[in-house]
Amino acid sequence: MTSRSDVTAVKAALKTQAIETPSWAYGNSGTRFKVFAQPGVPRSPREKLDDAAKVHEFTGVAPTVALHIPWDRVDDYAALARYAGERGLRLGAVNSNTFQDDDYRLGSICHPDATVRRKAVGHLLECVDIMDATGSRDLKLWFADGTNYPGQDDLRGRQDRLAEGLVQVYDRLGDGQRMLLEYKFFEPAFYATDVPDWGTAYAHCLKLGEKARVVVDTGHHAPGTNIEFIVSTLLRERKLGGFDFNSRFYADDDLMVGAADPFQLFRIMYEVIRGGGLAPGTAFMLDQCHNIEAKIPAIIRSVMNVQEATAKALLVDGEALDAAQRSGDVLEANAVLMDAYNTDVRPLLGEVRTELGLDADPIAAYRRSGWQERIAAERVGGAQAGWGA
Ligand code: PSV
Ligand code: MN
Repeated sequence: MTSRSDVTAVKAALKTQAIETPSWAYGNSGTRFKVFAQPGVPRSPREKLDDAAKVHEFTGVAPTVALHIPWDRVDDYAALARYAGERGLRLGAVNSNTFQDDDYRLGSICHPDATVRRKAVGHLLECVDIMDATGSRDLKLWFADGTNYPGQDDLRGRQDRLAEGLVQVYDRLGDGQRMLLEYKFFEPAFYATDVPDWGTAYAHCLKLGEKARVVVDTGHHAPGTNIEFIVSTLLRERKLGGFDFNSRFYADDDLMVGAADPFQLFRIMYEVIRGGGLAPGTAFMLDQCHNIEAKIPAIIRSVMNVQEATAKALLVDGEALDAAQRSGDVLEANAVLMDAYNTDVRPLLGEVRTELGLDADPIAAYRRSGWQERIAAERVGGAQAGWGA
């Protein structure tokens, strides 16, 4: 049974949670078979921010936007940050890109050729320069590096090169800046990926120091992986930097978070709360692509899904759970957790939004706003932004 004071605390926590949306989710995307264009898609980083401002306007909890360089390259990053500020936003994590240049065919900072490694490190250092201008806290690193065939390169040597490159970037980080290292078990490398799992990412981050942390992209695991265990362990070691949230059915599907497996998202959020991870040190980022669905409402839906999982996790009766666990009452312990999961938190979140002066139903409010019709009419001509464009 949740008391009134508990509900007040749950609401307060929900009001302060911040979910970061990715600039690339506002652009066109697809599969290797087809990228479908949608009317009204942004043609510039500024237009992506205009759309992100709508997500924040209707949800109240999406105040930052992650950039991806070079997809969001502009001449003046401080001006872009000011533009964001004028719309009630801040620029969030800077995502590096060491995977879309012909030079990176055999890898980037793990490449056997020192010239290519220098180029990759140069790009990462440029990303830190951009963070200085935007005021971003986090540099997000994901390496497509790896090999497709046994014997193709020296697995151990590649780890040495990775460590050397990371140190150079780490040493460039300023006060208050962090480096978040993302792992992914396969793709685009199929035989051996250089940062395939949280253990490898953790080992590198541990050696680097306090400012290096692991980021958990929920889509980057094999089916059946217990992601909440990874989250719990990283939080225990003070090495969880944040999340790239999305859903997967088969591979790295980048679908709306909470769509494929809302129960998994709840279990993750429960471990986050249990480990004190609702604090600002954890970046709750989305990393999604909306191939066939309307983008802005899909991002709003994703933000709401994270909120719903968080609300349910906050409602877990910790005392009852503890008592059941201590007494070895397996069924009761499971029931306590499931009670929270099975609670319909939509009315509670509606109240949270109303108390914030927002519409209780962000998707309906967005649809009524006319923004979709306006951008479809105004954003004609020019090149639409797209994943990889
Ligand atoms: C790679 O699959 C990834 O998850 C990384 O976070 C990239 O930065 C992002 O997708 C966008 O491609
Ligand atoms: Mn990611």
